[in-house]
Amino acid sequence: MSAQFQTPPSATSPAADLPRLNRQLRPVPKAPVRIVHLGLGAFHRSHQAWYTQQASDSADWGIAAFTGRRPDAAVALAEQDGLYTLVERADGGDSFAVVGSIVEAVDGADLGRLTALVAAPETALVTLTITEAAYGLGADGKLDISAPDVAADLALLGSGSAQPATPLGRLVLALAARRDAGSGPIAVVCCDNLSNNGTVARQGVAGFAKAWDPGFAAWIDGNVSFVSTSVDRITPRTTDEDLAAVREACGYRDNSPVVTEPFSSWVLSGDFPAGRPRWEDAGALFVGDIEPYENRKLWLLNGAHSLLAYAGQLRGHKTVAEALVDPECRRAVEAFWDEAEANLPQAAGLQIPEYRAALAARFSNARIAHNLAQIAMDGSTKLRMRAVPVLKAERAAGRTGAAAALMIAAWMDYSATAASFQDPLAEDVAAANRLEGIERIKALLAVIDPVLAGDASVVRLVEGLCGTEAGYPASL
Ligand code: CS2
Repeated sequence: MSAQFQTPPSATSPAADLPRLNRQLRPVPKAPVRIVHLGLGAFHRSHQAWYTQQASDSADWGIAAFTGRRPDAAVALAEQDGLYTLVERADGGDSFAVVGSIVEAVDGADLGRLTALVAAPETALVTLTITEAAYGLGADGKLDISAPDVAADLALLGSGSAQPATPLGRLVLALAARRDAGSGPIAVVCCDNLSNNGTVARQGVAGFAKAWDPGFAAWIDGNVSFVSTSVDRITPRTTDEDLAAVREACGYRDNSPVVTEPFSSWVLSGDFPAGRPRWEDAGALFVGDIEPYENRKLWLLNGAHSLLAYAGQLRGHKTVAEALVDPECRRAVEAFWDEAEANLPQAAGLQIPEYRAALAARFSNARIAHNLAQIAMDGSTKLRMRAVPVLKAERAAGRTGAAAALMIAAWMDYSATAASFQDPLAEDVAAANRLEGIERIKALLAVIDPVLAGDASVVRLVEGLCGTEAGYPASL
């Protein structure tokens, strides 16, 4: 894949005189918009936008990307005609490529543009990276219509005032415009780290649509295909040093580069009624049964990430690579991988030993400064996908699930001590942390999984794995 990267021109002039990344550096002709993306962030740009550029029919597939939590991302990108530098950061050095598949970068609040584009017959896909927490599902897997942000959007939709603020509220509004325009079927492609993410997106969208207009919910059933995908490419937040590295190596100023690892993977399952780019040209895999791939990635990669995010920070580490060289953390990760592996199908060509070895190498790439604090965010939602299924499967098999339980215990300790704890359920977590002893453990467990909270032996197991005043951990 790195063969497609260009050798950058060497910098010859002082930084102040450098040109901005501009349309003269466009690597491919500007394509018409056929993909609408929600959640314009670094990951979308290192992953789906990159796959789209590598497709042999990329000239037909432009992306209009709408921001989520960071409207300024659209401003910086729009100033560069949507172009940005993708820095592939390998152990041995960097390579640079200009990506041009995002042809429009738009503030997510611009609902006029969003509805116009989703309603256009040329648009075939809506892709999503809106974060795990944004799907707003309750423990029953259905949209929690009592959650304040969801309830507020439903009230707005019902009142005909078309200004929903949640990503799914906005998507539902835009799909209604497509129905009204008679533009036909479309695919929604979920690219967030959730198991069965197409179904999760369907539940979220259907929940909104039903509560708003039952007739429209039926239209969605018949016309919107929800594609599940497993996405993978480690992409830390861009830093000022990254901007300087691009300036130095490429000889132009780019205010929006993205730094990522050489590895990338995308597994997809579902129907594309209005077509799609030939993402397989860039290595994407289309499969019938996505579950084994999803679980392999969510448990082995993301699970280890969350374990390191909490246990690693409690032991004073800042990045994934730093934490992994701590033998205690490494041991905990290997123990969790053993538990996860025991619950993955052995015969699905998943190549687990190779996958584990490759993961250890990817995590050890010390040139990728992947901050544990960034991974630690939104833990209540993430642990439901990363720790809970493994813990439950281990217990169902008659084993303790101690390594998965340790991830949960470390999250609990972290929630009580972190200087900044960001989570959609932060208030519930804070209330639980005001309790003491076993009551505190039970209440914290209930935030992520009520069934586990009701199991006295799991509660005792987790309690025993929490840190002590003497330091962290009690036992790793
Ligand atoms: C990480 C992921 O922040 C997190 O929760 O585990 O963003 C991870 O880096 C990606 O899924 C890698 O593909």
